[in-house]
Amino acid sequence: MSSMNINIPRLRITVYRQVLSPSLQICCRFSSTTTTATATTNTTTQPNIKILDKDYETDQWTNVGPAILSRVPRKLLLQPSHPLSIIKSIIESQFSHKEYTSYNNLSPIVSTYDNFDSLNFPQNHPGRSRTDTYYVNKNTVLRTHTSAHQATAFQNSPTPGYLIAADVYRRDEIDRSHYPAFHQMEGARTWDLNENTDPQELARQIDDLTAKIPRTDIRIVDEKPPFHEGNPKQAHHTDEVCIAVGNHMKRTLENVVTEIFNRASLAAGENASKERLQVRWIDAYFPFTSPSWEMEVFWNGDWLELFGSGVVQQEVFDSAKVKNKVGWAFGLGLERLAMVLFGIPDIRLFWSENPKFLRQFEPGVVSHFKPFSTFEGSTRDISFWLGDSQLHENDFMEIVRNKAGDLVESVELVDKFTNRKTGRTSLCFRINYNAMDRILKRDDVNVLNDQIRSELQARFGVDMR
Ligand code: FA5
Ligand code: MG
Repeated sequence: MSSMNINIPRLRITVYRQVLSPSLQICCRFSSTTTTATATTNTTTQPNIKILDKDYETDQWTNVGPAILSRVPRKLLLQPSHPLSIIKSIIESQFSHKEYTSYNNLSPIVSTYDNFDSLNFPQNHPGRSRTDTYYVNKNTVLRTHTSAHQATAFQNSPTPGYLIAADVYRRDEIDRSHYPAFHQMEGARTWDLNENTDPQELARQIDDLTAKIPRTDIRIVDEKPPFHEGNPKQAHHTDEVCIAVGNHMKRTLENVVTEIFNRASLAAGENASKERLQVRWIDAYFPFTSPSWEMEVFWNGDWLELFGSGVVQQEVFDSAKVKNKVGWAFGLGLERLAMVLFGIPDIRLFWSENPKFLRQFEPGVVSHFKPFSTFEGSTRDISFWLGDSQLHENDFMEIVRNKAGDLVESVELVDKFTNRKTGRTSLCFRINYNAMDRILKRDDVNVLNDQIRSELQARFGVDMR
């Protein structure tokens, strides 16, 4: 569970998630566990929904609700003094404009083809499931990752590289480091590889470029061979080319990470960690890269997953109709990085419109966040027997989100058991209500909690205990 080794205060890891829904785990999103992506009930009764001034037909697959749709027009990355935008700009500044084209305003509504098929996702991949992904309709989703734009960017970018920063959406659990809307940044670099290319000469050219990248003074652990049976190179790549591309990517990204963490250390001043920055490369799996790696950073005593990356799969170039290329790509989560670098303790804060939050930051500067609220939250348990309808943990999360939005800090499944005599299953969810900038009145919490209970009964026919 490398993605969970993240240094965030009070991060809760619910063991129940593994029992209930393995596809929920971030690190399993692109694993080969299979599921069947089937539609159940349409959660909207409207024939059309308007998103960013465009009408979309709804159908049996539609599962976008008001809570998530209210996030779409916010465009946090286009606000220069927002912490997410600050991190994005620092990363961008590490790449030359001559070699990398930046895309910052691509629509979040994409086809299932772009989000999955163009990236070589098998039909039965869990990421396609309606419990994990927000469907506008059967063929249209809110992008679940910036990789949805890979094929288009490979096709259209006027430069050999590109960078994409964007809001992405996943039906995920709720806690301090997970939010159903978050932001990613993605980058790639390619070289021509056609029938006239001498692979040895190409590898030499790439190695020459790699040699020009400044060496960092960070401690880097990279123990596995550049490719091996468990993390193979693609059959049509020579060893030299695969190794050269991987090295160019690793040196480029190590350098970017060093720059970002150096700036954070400067910002932290006396409080900066005295330990030398350490990063490690570990093997990973994505349907759209091979070999694949993740980079983790050791920061304040914990390993933090920064990004996924790898050598671009030929199928993606085929989708892009650019057949004679070889290259690398990476994609990182901006919130996780910003939480660590700015010391922001709760992922909901990024969406805050409170000036006490927004006024703390300025473009280009990684400053330390000063908390403005320490209000105690209050918890409510909701226990019920399941009825005949299937209830995925993310369905419960979605009801909570639609009724209570950001007044909920976390939701945890605290109990699950099946009565041996009746065969019925009981679930108990604990909801932690906590507004970030005021004390919630007990009556207000009760009203919200009652609304959640009623919706649960109406939609899933559960029996309250
Ligand atoms: C991806 O999304 C791949 N598209 C990355 C990639 C791009 C690989 C290009 C290879 C080539 P993953 O699901 O691991 O991978 O997500 C990337 C990052 O997004 C994670 O490391 C994590 O930092 C962040 N992330 C994932 N889910 C959430 C969430 N619910 N809230 C906040 N951040 C999240
Ligand atoms: Mg991951």
